[in-house]
Amino acid sequence: MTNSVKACLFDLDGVLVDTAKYHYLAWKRLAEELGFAFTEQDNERLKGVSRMASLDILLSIGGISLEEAARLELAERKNNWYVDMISKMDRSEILPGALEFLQECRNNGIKVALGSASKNAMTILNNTGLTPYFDAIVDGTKTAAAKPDPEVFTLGAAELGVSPEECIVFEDAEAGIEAAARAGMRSIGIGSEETLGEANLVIPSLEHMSYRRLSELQA
Ligand code: B16
Ligand code: MG
Repeated sequence: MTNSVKACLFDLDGVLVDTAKYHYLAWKRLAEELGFAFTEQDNERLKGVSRMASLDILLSIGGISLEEAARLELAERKNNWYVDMISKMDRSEILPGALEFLQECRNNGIKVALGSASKNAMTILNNTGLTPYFDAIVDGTKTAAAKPDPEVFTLGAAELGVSPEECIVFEDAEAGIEAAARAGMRSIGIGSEETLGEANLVIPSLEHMSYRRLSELQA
């Protein structure tokens, strides 16, 4: 990596917090109400995917096809259950290493932005106390196109006033790694090499990242 890193852009679910477990419980409840089973393996397909696209995947698993109005009603029903769960989140749900690395970025003058597909990102950031760590927050309420479209990260860089080559994206979803590449940014995958092999580097969690390691990447 040759360009100096001026900003880190973080995905939320799967990188800073594990909200996938709450999404899973809410989608499972919806599937059960509709009369079919929804497994944890099925839930893997929804990670990083927008709410309506997630619903479409779920309905296809159940072999159900519905008009737009009915789909919107189901998405809202699922979201209400999900919001009930995330409203009880606190600092203890921040993933290992995340807080320490965010603090290190701030201490060393690296700008920090959020780049999440979630329309509930502010609730999660406020409840976990993460909001003050960010110089810019781009979430699902600000974007028109979902990952792998690069919009969420392009907007983040613009809000921070940095160029794409100066950014590093931290992502747990394949679609997010693709979005970073399409934005002209380098990326670090959080998870397994198997699914995130296209990233510039893959680490199991932010416990394996530090300002020192970031500096080594730019050398
Ligand atoms: P909401 P991320 C994504 O968050 C989740 O991974 C994905 O499962 C969810 O469907 C999406 O946000 C939209 O969330 O229903 O709250 O708007 O990984 O982009 O931070
Ligand atoms: Mg994610």
